[in-house]
Amino acid sequence: MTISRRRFLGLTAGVGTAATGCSTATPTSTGQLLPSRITLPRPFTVPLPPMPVLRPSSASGGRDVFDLVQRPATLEVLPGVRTDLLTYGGTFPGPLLETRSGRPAVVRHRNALEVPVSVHLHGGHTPSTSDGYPTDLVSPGESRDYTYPMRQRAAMLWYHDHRMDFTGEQVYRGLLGVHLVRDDEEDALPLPHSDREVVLAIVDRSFDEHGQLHYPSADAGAGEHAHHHAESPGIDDAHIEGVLGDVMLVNGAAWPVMEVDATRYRLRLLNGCSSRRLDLALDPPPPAGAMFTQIGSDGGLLTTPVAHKHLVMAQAERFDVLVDFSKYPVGTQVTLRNRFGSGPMGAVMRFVVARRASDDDSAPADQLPHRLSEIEPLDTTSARVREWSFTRGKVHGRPGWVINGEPFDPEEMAATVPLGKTEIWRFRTDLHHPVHVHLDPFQVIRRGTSQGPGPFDHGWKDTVDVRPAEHVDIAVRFTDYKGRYVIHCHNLEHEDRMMMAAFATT
Ligand SMILES: [Cu+2]
Repeated sequence: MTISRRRFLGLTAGVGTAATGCSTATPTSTGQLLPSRITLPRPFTVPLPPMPVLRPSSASGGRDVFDLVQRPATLEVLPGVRTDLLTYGGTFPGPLLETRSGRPAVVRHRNALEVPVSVHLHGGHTPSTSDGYPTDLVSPGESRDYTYPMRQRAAMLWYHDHRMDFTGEQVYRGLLGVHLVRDDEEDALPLPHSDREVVLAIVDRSFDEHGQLHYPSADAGAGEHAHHHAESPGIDDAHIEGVLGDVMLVNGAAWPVMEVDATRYRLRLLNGCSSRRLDLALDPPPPAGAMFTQIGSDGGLLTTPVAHKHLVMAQAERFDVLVDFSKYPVGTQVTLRNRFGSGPMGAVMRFVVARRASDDDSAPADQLPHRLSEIEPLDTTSARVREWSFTRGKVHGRPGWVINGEPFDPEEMAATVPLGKTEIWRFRTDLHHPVHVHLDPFQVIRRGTSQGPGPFDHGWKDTVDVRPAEHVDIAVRFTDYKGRYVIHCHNLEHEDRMMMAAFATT
């Protein structure tokens, strides 16, 4: 076996991690592999499940109201195996919500779980009171209306739990879903739609010998069953690097397979993993043309399409890409690979080019309008610079993760930022830390020593993949809502071990 140069460089990063006294399972993610203790299914045998869609229960008064009950459910995630989950509405992942830009939406969450919850709409431009502050909890038996003005452009958002100290475990056990915002600008583009627009929510998980999700919570034993909740905060000390599963799930199915027509598709990709970074590529690559044509990122459409030979996705990032299956002969099996993974984790799912397409009203990637959308470049000429340093650190005497040397204190504002003023925020890291900022998207200005953003930093972002010992500068401008928000690492085990900071907008 040969070690490629890329892999070798990655291993070097892993050695750096080991030198600090903790282990890392892969050089491309910070985390430890949790082996499953159950026989795993053969890949590419289960069809990609259709994403359940939640319709508004009311659409009067100029707003859409959605009702969602958070409740335990026992579902067949692996064929023939029953797994206890915490769910939004009884499905895993939760149902797809679709709303319109400019039209307010209310999501009425009823908590029928035995644990407190807090719902964050990731990528939402949301007033503080509905943003899912980690200590703003909805207790068991309670309901809460989360109000989203939707004063934002079309984009792929996702919603997930954000409970203080327990986000990693509660998301792992099922509390995540996708929320698409639509607008007229996007509707006017000749993009693949209907059955040819496919949401792919990718997560990694591990299963114990009983088929339950295996999550090493600090409260030993309590975490093995979804209904029995842990009392001690967060992940156990042995897994603070993060949790890497050994089963790849797409829309809740393990290594699924999807039949496609030999034509263009729009894939809306989410890396919903807690700790695992992905490097996606099609195998075989298309004989001609781009592998992926990126048209959007976290915060919606790019200005112009970008061709990629692969896609590096940190946790919580979204990519909106076109894939042209007409380049493949009918009958071709096209595997979506994860080049950061090995063995079974080197694959995500498979497409089978099943038939010629009889109809397609979408434009080929090279005939899309050159301007997909407009993005106003944020002007940083007189911007204040704020540094945020993401490192290992002591949290109340225990090992954990800190920002600027401090563990998260929900009552302590680490920054006060005036609305409407563009700032430069500089993120520095020791290891891999995907950094997420609430309230407004940002623009990556430069990455490391390069003079510009990296190849996967296009457009409006709300999460940026900051790699070991790197610094990334972003331009950010908060608008509309005064209140308290958070910035945090989206490795959820790091977040629960206090790699989060509060800021106030004024
Ligand atoms: Cu981190």
